[in-house]
Amino acid sequence: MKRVIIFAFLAILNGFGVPNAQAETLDVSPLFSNIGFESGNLNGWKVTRPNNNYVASLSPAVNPSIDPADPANNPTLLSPPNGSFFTGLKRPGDYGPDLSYKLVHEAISVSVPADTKFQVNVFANRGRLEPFDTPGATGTVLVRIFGWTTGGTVPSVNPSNDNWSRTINWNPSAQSFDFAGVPDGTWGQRSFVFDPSADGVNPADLKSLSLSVAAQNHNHDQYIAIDIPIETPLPDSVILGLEDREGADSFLVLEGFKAGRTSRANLDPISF
Ligand SMILES: [Ca+2]
Ligand SMILES: [Ca+2]
Repeated sequence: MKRVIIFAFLAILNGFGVPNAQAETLDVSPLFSNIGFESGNLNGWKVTRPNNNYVASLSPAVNPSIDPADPANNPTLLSPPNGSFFTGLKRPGDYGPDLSYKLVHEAISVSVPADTKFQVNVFANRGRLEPFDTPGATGTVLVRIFGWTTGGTVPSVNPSNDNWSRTINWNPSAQSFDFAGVPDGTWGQRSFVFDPSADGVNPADLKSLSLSVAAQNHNHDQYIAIDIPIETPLPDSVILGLEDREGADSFLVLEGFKAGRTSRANLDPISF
């Protein structure tokens, strides 16, 4: 009689060799509203000003008309790498500061297990504006996830100076987007992981969480653009592997996952 074994190898997809025994890496993109600007605006985000190089607003808020420089002067405008909307900032002309923008998401309440790490994927695109084909652009993108262990009112940020209403308790350094291998005028995607435990903070103690992305031009006639993809939570159950062997008995093994979970660490087995 044929023996059929069905396994859900979700742990492998998430990079875990041993389920339940290692830290869970939680993609935060489903947690933050409008993280990929798909509402067609900056709802849920604040444009903050750490210093005067940073703009107070993006105009337009999403989908700016950006024509990256190229030798053929192709007039094709940037399009979003994910969904229908992205953000960006041009710095035309050789006067004034090298304009940057910083998006800080409104803090959210969280409750996560100990050993949780937080991850976010970010698209970035930098280049020169027409007709400045050379030299290569020097824009930078900084990504940061951070949080608070104290309860009470969810903290809020002051857009005029980038200061928060309460002292940040988990305050890791921002991570830089690596543009290596990403030619000017094209979108690259990088994954950023932040580990509270490595910074001496127990993730189980976190009460609030926020996310920021700073996009910086560093010379004239440049642009910088970013987007964030939304990772789709898994359905209630998944079958990702199928093994079909000849054997004495027939049996089926199916592991189920609660909706919204993106790793095996919190699975609820389904028996039947
Ligand atoms: Ca988007
Ligand atoms: Ca062009």
